[in-house]
Amino acid sequence: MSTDLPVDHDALVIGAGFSGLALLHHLREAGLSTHVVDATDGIGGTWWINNYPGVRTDSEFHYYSFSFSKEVREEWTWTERYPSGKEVLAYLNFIADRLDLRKDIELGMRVSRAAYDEAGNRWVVDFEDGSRQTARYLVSGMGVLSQPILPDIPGIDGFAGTTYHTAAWPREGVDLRGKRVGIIGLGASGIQAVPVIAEQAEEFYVFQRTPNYVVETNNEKVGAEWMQYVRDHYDEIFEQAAAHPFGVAMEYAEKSALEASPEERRAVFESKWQEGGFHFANECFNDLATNHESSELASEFIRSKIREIVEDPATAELLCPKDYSFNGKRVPTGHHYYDTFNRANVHLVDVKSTPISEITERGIRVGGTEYDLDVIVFATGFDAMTGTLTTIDIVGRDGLVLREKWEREGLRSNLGISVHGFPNFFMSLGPQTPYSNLPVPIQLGAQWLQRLLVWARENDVPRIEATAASEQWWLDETNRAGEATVMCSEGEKAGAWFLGHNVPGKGRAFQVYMGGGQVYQEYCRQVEAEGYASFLND
Ligand code: N01
Repeated sequence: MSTDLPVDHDALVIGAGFSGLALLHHLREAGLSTHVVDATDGIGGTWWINNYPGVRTDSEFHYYSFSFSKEVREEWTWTERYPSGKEVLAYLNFIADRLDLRKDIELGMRVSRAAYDEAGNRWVVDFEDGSRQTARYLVSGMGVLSQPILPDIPGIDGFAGTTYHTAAWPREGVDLRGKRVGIIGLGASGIQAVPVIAEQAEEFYVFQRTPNYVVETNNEKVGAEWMQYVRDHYDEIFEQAAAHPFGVAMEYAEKSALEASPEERRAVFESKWQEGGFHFANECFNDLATNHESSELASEFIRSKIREIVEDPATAELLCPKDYSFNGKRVPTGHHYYDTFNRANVHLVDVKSTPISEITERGIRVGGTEYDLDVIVFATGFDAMTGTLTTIDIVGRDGLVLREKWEREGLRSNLGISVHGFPNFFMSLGPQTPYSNLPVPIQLGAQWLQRLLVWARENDVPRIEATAASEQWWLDETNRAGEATVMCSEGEKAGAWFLGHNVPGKGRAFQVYMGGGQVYQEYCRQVEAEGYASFLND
C-alpha cells in the first residue's frame, strides 16, 4: 500500500525541445501543474545542441511544425522550404513565448538521478547542483539523438589542434577560415556540414568510411503566397503527415518499382529527384524500403547521379555506396553535397580500404599518410534512442535501474511510452517508437498522454505502468516490422544506429518501430479504446 505524498509538480518533464514544449502545453491545458527542466542554457533541445555549420531540417517546413496552436500557425512565418537550425530554434522560442511556456521552464538544470518513491507514489529527481524536486509523473522529453558519441580511435585525446563534435558546437560559432580541417563521420550531420565547412576551410579533408545515398533537396525560399496556402491548410497537412508511415505530408506511391518499365522507372526517379529530398525516398515506388531488388534500382539511379555530378571519376566511385542498398541506412538529405567534391580545396580520403590508424598530435594518420590539420570535426553520431535514458540513473520499483533492466532483458517498452517496473514514468519518443518526421509523433504523443492522465485522474488510478506482457507484445511487433525492411536484410553495413550497431557493446535491437507512424497511432488508439489495460500493471 502506498499513500500519495505531496509533490512539487504533478508532472516533471525533462527536456525543453519539441517534446518538452508540446508536453508542457498539453499537460498544463489538462490542469496538471507541469514543470520542464533542461540541462542546457536554452530552449530547443536537439536544435540547441546541434548548432553545427549547415544544420537544417531534413523535412519541409509545412510538416516540420506543430498544428495544435492557432496563434502560432497564424503568426509564425517560415522563410525556407528546409529551414535552418537557427530558424527552427527561433520557431521553438516563439512557441515558448506565444504560449506562455517560459514561466514553467527551468534551464541549466541537469538531472543526475530520478527515483520512484514507492511508499509515497512519487518521483524524486536529483539535480547536479544538489537540488531536488518531486513529481507524481516523470516524463522524458530528452530526445532521441542527443547523446553524442566519439569514435574509439587511438590518440584521440592527443591532437594539438582543436576538435569539435557536431552536436556540441560552440554557440558563438567557429571561424574556420584559413584552417586545415578534417571531418570524420558522414551521416546526416556530416553530410549537412561538409558543403558549408568546404566554403570556409583553406583545405578540407573528408574521411569517409561508408558512403551514403544522399538525396539533394533543392532548397528554396518560401514566399508569402506559399506560406498563406500552408496557413489555410494546416489541419489537412498535419492529417496527411499523421497518416503517412514516415510522418511526412506526401502521397503514397501505389506501385512496386518492379512493376514499372525501365523507361517509366527512370522518368519517376528523375521527377522525384528533381522534387528533392524525401520525395525521392517516399513517392517513387512503394517498396524501396522493403524489397532489395527495388531498393537496388533506386541505388543505381543515385549512383548515376553521383557519376554525373562529381567530375573526378575516382572520387565519384568512392562516393557511390556499393555494400548496401538505398534505405539500408537512414537516408540523409544534401545541400550541394556531391558538388562540393568538385572544389579544389576538398579532398575525399577513403578510410574504408585503409582505416584511420590514429589521431596524432598533428592530425590524422591513415596507413602511411599523416594529414596535418588545425581542426578535426567529429560528426560521429549518437547513442540513439536510449543514450539519454541510460546515462543517468532512472530507478523504478524495487531499485530497478532502467539501464540495467535493458542490459539484462534487452530493449523493452510498451509502445515506447512506458516501461514495466517504472510506474508513472513516460517517454516522448522513447525507444521503439516510429522513426519519422518527429514533430508529428511528438504532438500526437503529448495529446495521447494528456488524455491518459486525465483518464487516470477521473478514474482514481494512482499508477500507470506497462505490463510485462505488453512489453513482449511490442518487442515482437517491433522485430516483425524491422525484419521486413532492407535495413535489416542488407547486413552489417546497413541499419547503423537504428539497430544499435554504432555503439560498441550496445547489442543488436531495433531502436525504432519501422511498421509506420500511422500503424503505431492506430495501436495507441486501440489501447485507449480498451481502457489502457496494457498500461495497468496493478
Ligand atoms: O550520425 P550517424 P549523424 N572512422 O550515426 C562515422 C539525425 N539527424 O549525427 O557509417 C570513420 O548517422 C560513421 O561511419 P560508418 C538522423 O536521424 C537528423 O550523422 O559507421 N568514420 C558515420 O558516417 C541521423 O540518422 C538531421 O562507416 C566513423 C558517422 O560517423 C542521426 O541524426 C541532421 C568512425 C556517424 O553517422 C545521426 O546522424 C543530422 C570511424 N572510426 C542528424 N566512427 C536532420 O533531420 C564513426 N564514423 C536535420
